[in-house]
Amino acid sequence: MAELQALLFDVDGTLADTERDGHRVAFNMAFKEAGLDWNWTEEIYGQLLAVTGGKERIRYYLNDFNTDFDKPENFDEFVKGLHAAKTKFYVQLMQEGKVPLRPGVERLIKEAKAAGMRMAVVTTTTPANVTALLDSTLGQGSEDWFEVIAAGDIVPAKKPAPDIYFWAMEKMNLTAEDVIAFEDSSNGILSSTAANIKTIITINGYTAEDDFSAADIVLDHMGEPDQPFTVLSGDSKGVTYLNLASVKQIFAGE
Ligand code: XBP
Ligand code: MG
Repeated sequence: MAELQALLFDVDGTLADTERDGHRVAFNMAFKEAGLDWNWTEEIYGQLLAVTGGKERIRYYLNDFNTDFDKPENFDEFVKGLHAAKTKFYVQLMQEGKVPLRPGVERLIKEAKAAGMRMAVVTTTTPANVTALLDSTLGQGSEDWFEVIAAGDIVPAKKPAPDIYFWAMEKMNLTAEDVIAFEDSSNGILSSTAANIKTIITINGYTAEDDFSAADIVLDHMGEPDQPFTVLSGDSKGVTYLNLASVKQIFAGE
């Protein structure tokens, strides 16, 4: 096994709990602004998360949940417009600092950066959303810490397809033998493991019941020295929070 060369981070649910308090809220704000009476409750949103990508999720909602809605003739434009408004609201929410990073995320990223470990973001969300979250949490310009931001419509087939991981690795001139992924969801791990990438899972409220049998380790969060994680499956070798050394151990399967 080659030495670990790069950390590939999913964003939504992994770096921060953006789904419930960010994306969902922004969707509802966009619906309201457009004069629509749709309301994505926390519960409905949990079901809608089966489909990744905001535009894809709106279509899924209208096809499977709100089938009475009369789709306008220019439906593609309608969805694009709604989604652009949602992105505007999401960016605003991030700028207001509405969603913090999850435990251990900032510490691990800063340690990796200081050690010269290569890093990338691999997500289905819109690039502007990634910038807004990183700016508001790690600081202005922190997206430059990541060699590649693989996001949004860069590849047509979003997670669970592996395409976005392949795209990121190609840009970095790395293979699945060189990298490890951080994910939080079923669609995320389907994507990373279809690309043959070792994967560390940190669950959240929406994904606790997902199937993570393909993960190298499943944790409730990345942990902090004073806030140990709980190991849900796999072996942390006595470690209670993720640091670069423990990530390398998990990668090596030691
Ligand atoms: C994240 C998503 C995204 C966001 C919405 O999945 O499903 O679609 O919910 O983002 P993952 P956009 O964490 O697996 O990348 O509205 O910008 O598409
Ligand atoms: Mg995710």
